[in-house]
Amino acid sequence: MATETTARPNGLGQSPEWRGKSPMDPPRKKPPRRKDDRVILQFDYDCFYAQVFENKNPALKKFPVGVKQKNCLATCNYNARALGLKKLMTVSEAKRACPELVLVDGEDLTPFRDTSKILFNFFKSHSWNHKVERLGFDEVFMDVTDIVEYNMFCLNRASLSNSFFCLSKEDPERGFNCDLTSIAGCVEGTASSDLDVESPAYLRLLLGSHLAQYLRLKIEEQFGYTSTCGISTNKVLSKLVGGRNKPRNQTTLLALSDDAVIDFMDCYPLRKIPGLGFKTAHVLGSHVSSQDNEATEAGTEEPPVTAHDVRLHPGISPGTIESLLVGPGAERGVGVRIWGLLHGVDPSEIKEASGVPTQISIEDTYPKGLATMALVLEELHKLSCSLIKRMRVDLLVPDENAEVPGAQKWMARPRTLRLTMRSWGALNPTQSHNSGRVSRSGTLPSLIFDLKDDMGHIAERLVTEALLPLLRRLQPEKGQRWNLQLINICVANMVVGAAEDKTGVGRDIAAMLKRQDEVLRPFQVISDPEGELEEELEDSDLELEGVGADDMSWETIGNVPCPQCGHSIPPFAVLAHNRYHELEE
Ligand code: DGT
Ligand code: MG
Repeated sequence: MATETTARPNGLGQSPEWRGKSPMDPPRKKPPRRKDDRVILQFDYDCFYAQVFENKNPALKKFPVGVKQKNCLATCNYNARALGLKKLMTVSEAKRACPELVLVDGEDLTPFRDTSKILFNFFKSHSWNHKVERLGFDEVFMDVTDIVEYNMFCLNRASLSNSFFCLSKEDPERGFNCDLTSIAGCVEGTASSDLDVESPAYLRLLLGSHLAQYLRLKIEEQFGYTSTCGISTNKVLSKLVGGRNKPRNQTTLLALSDDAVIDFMDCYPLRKIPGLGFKTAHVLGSHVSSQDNEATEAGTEEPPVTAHDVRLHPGISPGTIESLLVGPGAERGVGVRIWGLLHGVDPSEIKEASGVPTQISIEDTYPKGLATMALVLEELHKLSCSLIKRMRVDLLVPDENAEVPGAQKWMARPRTLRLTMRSWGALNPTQSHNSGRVSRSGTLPSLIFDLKDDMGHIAERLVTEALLPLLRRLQPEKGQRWNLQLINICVANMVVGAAEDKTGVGRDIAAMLKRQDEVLRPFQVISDPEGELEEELEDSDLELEGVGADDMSWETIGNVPCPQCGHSIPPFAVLAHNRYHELEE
């Protein structure tokens, strides 16, 4: 979180707007201090989902291709974009605009997730400091400051055009040749022409641009994926500048003074500034435009509010931003952070890829629907078994201090359990739409960490003691019934603690990763190391729409009849079913 509110000395580098305002504006209006000693690369794969299909079937590459999810294009390739198609167009709109469009079904996220992991591992393998962070499936941030600084140290200034970029401190031959007489790829910004390799800020970006180019070419050669990259000194600037030249390109932001950075930021509409969030952009935008509206003629169409508009608005300062955004759950210091972003200042670190997943989730889909309690319980039990198995593979490390040989310990313990479901309104002809994912979370009971207990028994208790109460909170209205298409159970909120030594953890994880695929092959598993599912779940945390069917809540099929309701329950689920009745009372 940004805490940098220090004013720049003597107004050096201040934009003209700041200079004239000092008598009226207290120091809090001054821009935050900018740091430019890092090199951050932001990679974004081009039309990612479409490329996954194209790589599977290269014949597609010469056609306009749209990836369909529901009735929209999740994305389309650049052939399609050249014909006027856009991401998130409806399929019918797209077909009208481009009848020759080849549509592929992108509902199954597995290939995207798998490819994303493979490509992420490539970037990780080139990082020295492990600061490699994945955002969603197709973006990767890398802090390459250490690699760049090492190469600054090794640089032979007498022969820039024949430079060698080292990729390893241990192996001086591992690297690539490059011409350091100019930046690789495109350049944005207003840096003056007298920049040369004697300027450390310039040299860092110069080296960063060549490293980015090397990594982009490698990922294309080895895996067939083209990408776009932004090279700058922090996350927000790298991401924004990376979007300037797409696809299959890269852009370095040569903005080495505060004025140059502010000039770069000023044109961006608030909605486009990463880290601002939809709500914040809305609140700030409305605040600024409602005050300006008084002077605007009625009926005039307003352009989107930009960073420039907010930055120069007389009523806006870190303090006012903070008070505008105050409310339950508001982040402390948000005013300073956002004030910084508006000026292109973003001290946030690239998170280290630790090897500990942020969450583990297991899901299964039921195209024919699950409409009985017995079936839901059976599936919850199966998914719980898979989850426990997965947790043991992903989160257990050898306990070297234990007296018993081969003993294991938890390197991280998730604290939250989340149950997510998706229902389909097909049972009622008037409700044929998909009601979306709904989820409920609770505390994960510690019984799940018991390594002495049998997995089946733990799964049974997990269903009874934790999942049923969550299920209860998702239950449709009385007289209605579900037709569940999907169940996902997920553990999140990891508390790392069992193993302190990072190197040790890394080694343990490597060993675990080797065997986990084998152990888990029979299960449909979604591990979510970067939390990409989180967003999906949060976005769809809606109330489950019940399916109108006034006959009964749960059909009866099955095994042991329940003495209370008469429903047939599989033997392993009797405990859970009883608990369900208890909760009903
Ligand atoms: P690009 O980066 O402009 O060349 O195109 P993409 O397709 O890589 O778009 P990007 O980077 O925004 O997102 C990566 C993938 O994530 C994209 O291929 C499809 C998916 N995606 C992005 N935005 C949405 C969305 O709003 N809804 C859905 N369902 N999927 C999305
Ligand atoms: Mg992309």
